[in-house]
Amino acid sequence: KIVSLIGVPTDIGAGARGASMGPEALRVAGLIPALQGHGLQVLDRGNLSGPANPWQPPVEGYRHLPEVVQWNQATHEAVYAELAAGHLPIMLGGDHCLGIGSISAVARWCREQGKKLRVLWLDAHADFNTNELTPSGNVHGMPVAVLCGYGPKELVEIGGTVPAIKPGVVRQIGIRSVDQGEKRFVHEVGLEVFDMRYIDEMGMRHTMELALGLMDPNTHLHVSFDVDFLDPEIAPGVGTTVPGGPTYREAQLCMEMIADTGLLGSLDVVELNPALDVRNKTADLAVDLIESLFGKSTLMRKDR
Ligand code: DIR
Ligand code: MN
Ligand code: MN
Ligand code: MN
Repeated sequence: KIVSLIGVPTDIGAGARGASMGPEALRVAGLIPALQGHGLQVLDRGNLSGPANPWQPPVEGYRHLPEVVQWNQATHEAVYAELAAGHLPIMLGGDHCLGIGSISAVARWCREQGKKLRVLWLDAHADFNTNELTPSGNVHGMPVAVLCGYGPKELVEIGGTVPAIKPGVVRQIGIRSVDQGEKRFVHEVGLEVFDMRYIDEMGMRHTMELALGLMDPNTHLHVSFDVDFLDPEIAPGVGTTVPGGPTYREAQLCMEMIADTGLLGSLDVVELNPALDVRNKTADLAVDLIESLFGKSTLMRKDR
């Protein structure tokens, strides 16, 4: 299998500066040799380029919308090109607004190939705000809503087909911070959310069995991994920490169970913020978890 790394060095959609340094921090943490160590061929496509962060207040409920659109158009094209070449794209973020370009490309490719799509959204946040619901105007709090067709025309139409995905393909895991209006909207559209209370009560194993259920060999599995999914005790290097996230072991199990499906087709690693990290430990942890996502396990399992 050939994996393609696509750096998306932007913090255009975030509320704190610094996620733009995420791609390099992941490379410095050894992502490439880690993937190669699992027998993968790695193509580092370098970083996409796009507009600088103007650091302006929101306009009609969106911060930096024209810049967000430009970054996501570039992301969409880059991801689509890798999928068309038969590669497994890994987006190195960058803030989570890039999920719009990334997942719209994955959805477009799946439609053209007649493949089913499942999106796992690992995050502390639901990212289901609109310009009317958002308390911040930051577009990194909106990508799931945009992908489901709720958002500005320029973003909603990036993949050509509107909506890019149906809410039913998404499974959210680790959620523990949802804004007031966002909460109502999540229920209204019936988004499937395994929040931290669910994980507390049922355990990560049962949660992942459900989140990964009902897939078949024709399913393309996309994982959108917001590093703030993890408990801030182990992952301080993110802009919006929320206490009470998955522990190291819970996160490992989550990644290992995804690997066991053998269906992973694309990945976003987002919101890593080196300006807030401690000696790159959050990047090191992300690389460690990505290794598990690509099949690293302590002992041999099944026929692997
Ligand atoms: C918050 C924070 N819900 C917002 N969202 C974050 O600004 O919309 N998403 N941090 O990752
Ligand atoms: Mn988040
Ligand atoms: Mn997010
Ligand atoms: Mn390692």
